[in-house]
Amino acid sequence: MIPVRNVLVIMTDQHRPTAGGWLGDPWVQTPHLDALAARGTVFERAHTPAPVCVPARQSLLTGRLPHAHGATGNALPMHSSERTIAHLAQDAGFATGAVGKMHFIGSDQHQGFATRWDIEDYYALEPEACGDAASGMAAPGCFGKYIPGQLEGSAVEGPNPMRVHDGNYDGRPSPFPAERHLEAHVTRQAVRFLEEHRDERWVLWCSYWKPHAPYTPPLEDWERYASLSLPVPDATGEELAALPEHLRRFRQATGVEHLDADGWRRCLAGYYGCVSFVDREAGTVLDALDALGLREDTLVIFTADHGEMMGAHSLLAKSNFYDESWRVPLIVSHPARQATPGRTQALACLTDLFPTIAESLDLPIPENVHGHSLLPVVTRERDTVRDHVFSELHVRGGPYYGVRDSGWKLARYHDQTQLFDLRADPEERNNVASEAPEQVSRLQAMLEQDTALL
Ligand SMILES: [Ca+2]
Repeated sequence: MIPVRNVLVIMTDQHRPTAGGWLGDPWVQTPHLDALAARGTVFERAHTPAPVCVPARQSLLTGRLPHAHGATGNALPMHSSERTIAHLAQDAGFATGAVGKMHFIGSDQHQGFATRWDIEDYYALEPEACGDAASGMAAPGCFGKYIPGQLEGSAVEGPNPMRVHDGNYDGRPSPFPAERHLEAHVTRQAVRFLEEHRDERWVLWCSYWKPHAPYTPPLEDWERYASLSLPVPDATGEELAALPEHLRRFRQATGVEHLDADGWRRCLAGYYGCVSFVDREAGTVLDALDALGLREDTLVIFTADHGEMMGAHSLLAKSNFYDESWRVPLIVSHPARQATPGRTQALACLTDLFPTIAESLDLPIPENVHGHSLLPVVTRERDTVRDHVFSELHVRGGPYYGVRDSGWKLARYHDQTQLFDLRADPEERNNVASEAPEQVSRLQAMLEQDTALL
């Protein structure tokens, strides 16, 4: 096998699995990621092991499911015994860097990354920009420090950063130029890391905040979409009444019911603007890789921690197992091993990235890793490496679980079991749990198999 020399993971936050030119969205412009997709393997069925930030990110870094590594919610740290891909790489002599939104909880803010540049470093550089929720970066004490309870729809005094009309979901242009946004700083730090470590072997995680709310892109990105007749969500009252209680409360917490057609279009324009902005930033990092002559020796992975509903089922954000929340974009570009660029329907999970990276670097994969290396799919040696994917959500009233295989999806909430026939009903509008109990039992067995993993 031919190991790659370096690994670059570019990550976005809350990236709808269709929000890219290469993902089939007819509106959003993403030329740089389209180009990366054209030279890599596009996983069209990649999923997050938890449709919320911290558990997903820690699973990506450890290759392990949230209930096993311990970070099951956004306020919970991993168990101190957990080891990340950065620990593995650092022990093997690699330079390791993490720049951007890590969302590490607890006392270990490095998690094996020798170089770390995170949001508080941005706060120090741009106190004015980060203090304004419209700046493109949430204010300290807002998204920068997670506020327990708000996602639950509980009563919160004063402005609620989760709500449409209190700021974050109301699409509008940022008053600050692109170069003062967190994303531009992350790009500069990533390029600096590449330049400083060009003669070493390295693993770099470059992690952008956007397109996560607030949906306030730089003006030039806002203007691409602000005057378009973007399609407005069309969920019926019947569908809303059929949502699990968790999602009805979540919907209320985000204030979606206040969005009229113009509000939705602003929301979409802001979101798409954020996607185009982060696409441009990712392009700058990839250009630096090319300029340093490192592209052919580098495994490049692009993904996100979870999706964004952006109106599907009349919901915003994530925290559910519908496709728009659970699935993520995933591109794996592996110049040394890849037979030909292409697309795959192979099921994948963010837990698969640890073993994929480890195998690519010729490092040993620890036995307690739950994910499966995706390299056999990238090299076209196999069509798939797993028969199902699993996801968990630990919120009040939960935990809730999702499991899917190539044709069916089961989602379990405290008051409802959802079963979707993904071939006949790809939009997941018809819950057929009562009509196909044999499928419920079959998927439930898969779910129990994964909840038992330690
Ligand atoms: Ca996130």
